[in-house]
Amino acid sequence: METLMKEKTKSQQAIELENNYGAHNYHSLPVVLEKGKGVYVWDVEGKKYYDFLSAYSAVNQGHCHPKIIKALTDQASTLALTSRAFYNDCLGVYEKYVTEYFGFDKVLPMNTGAEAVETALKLTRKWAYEVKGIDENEAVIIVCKGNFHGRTTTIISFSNDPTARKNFGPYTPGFLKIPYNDINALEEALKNKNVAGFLVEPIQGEAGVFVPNDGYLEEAYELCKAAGVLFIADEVQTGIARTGKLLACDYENVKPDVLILGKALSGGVYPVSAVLANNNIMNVIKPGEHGSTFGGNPIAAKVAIAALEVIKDEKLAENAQRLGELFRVEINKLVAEIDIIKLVRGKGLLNAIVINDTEDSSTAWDICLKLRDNGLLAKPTHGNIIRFAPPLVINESQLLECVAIIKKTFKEF
Ligand code: IF1
Repeated sequence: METLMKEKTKSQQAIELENNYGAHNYHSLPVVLEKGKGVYVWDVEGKKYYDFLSAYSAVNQGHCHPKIIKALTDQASTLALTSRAFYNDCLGVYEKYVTEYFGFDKVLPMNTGAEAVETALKLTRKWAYEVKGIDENEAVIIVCKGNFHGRTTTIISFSNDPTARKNFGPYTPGFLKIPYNDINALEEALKNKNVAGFLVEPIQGEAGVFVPNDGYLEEAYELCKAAGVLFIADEVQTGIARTGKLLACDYENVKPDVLILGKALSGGVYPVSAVLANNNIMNVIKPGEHGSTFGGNPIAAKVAIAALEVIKDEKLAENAQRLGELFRVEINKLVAEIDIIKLVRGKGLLNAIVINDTEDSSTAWDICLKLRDNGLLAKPTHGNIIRFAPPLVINESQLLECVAIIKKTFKEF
């Protein structure tokens, strides 16, 4: 007989600490991790898992990639932070590297995704007044329903997720919400002469990996160009090889006027985000008008170069494309076999399984608990959907092993 007065496990202790001393702004899956390497993470009891969240696509290069960690630790023990009050010997090298890598004239370095989105919004407004000639305070930025761009007061102002918004008002004006993947709605909205920009995720992540119709981004881009409106791509989640191309916009040969990057720009080891644009846009920002204590710091600069080199050196976009294809083929076989899955969708290694149950049921959550027990970590998102996004360094045999875990779990359910 097991004693009833058992010691608390390490996991229970860690969860209790967070629960007692941390704000309750998350509902985490009950698993406490202490180590990561490549596609794997380990919990405090020593159990090993495949990570199928990759910290929401921040860890595209795999956990603790040696080359990125070396860049981090070398620079951390040399010079960590100067602020932008002074120059440092890393930032310019990074700025040249990242602008050439993505094909833009200039970059504005920030830290988190939300900060980069805020930067893009400020840039767009300033461009609208100083270049396009919109009357002061009249600029409108078009956004899409179901968007997720971060957590600041302005960004949640144009969210339509009640959980993200409610009781955080008053809301920032100047945004017009249109349905996603609806080219006619965009065409209509662009008739407003005060429109400065169109902010869009090439695939809506939080909305459940919602992939728009082929041609949507290209048409949207063409409409914006014709209207003299900036096309602003939030590739914080879809960028850096996740969807099988360097950028998800590359699928439709769309070159955004303003490109927003974050997450995997550092391989997930450090908060590094960026806004890229050409001179005609970026040059509207002058000294003192925008910035950040940490943005463009030496560690961030070195880490980001290493993280971007890994993407090319290890051909992670190609790998994501090939294995993503395989993942959907395999999961589609399961869809045909069992009732509990409605469909699988995605691009590259950003995929989601839509559960065949009501939006408010706990089925997706319960399946994620079972997946955890079977050695694979994934997280439900809105509307009974499970996102599957492993590090892009996963290989074919690992992916097939994961498919087997997923099949087994769903069949047990
Ligand atoms: C959380 C979601 C993912 C993003 C896009 C900007 C940001 C994000 C397209 C802001 C951030 C994160 C934030 C994270 C959960 C996660 C998320 F489920 F909430 F929607 F990935 F799908 N643009 N997404 O996806 O970047 O400021 O966080 O660095 O816990 O809020 P950030």
